[in-house]
Amino acid sequence: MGYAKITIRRNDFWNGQIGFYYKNSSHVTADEDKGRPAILTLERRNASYGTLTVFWKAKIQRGSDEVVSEQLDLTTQLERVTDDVHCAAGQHFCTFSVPLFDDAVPENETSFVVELTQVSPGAVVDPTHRFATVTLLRSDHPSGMVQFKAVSRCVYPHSTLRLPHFTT
Ligand SMILES: [Ca+2]
Ligand SMILES: [Ca+2]
Repeated sequence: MGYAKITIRRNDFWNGQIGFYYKNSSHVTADEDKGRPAILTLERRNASYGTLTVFWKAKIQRGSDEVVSEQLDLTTQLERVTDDVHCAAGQHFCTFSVPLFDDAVPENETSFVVELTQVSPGAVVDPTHRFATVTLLRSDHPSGMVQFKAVSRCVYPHSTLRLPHFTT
């Protein structure tokens, strides 16, 4: 009498389905002036038996008038425009950030998308949660800055002194 050992190979995306966590990554904001990066969360569903690597890429939204008019170059705005994220075995939520360069350029609010481009073997990207939109809040006073002229900040301790005439 003998026996046979039969191995059933891993199958059916044994490492799960990955996509942006709908509640907080469908639309997030980043604030250059406050040093706040875009924080994005991935949700892994169905299975999570092994470590998972997810590759992402930031890209311009198609059809965005503002982006076209301002010729936004993401490589000058983001510290990384592509990278990967590692999700440990058993981890159902994975978070990563997209840091911004802190420049001194006045900029209006604009946006870009982050796409999940690829995952390691055994998993699949959920096509309905493949993209997240990130809004870059306005920075560095794009409408200009109003301030007092230096002469108007003078303090006069005696009420008998006359204020100088201001010129524009
Ligand atoms: Ca910027
Ligand atoms: Ca700026």
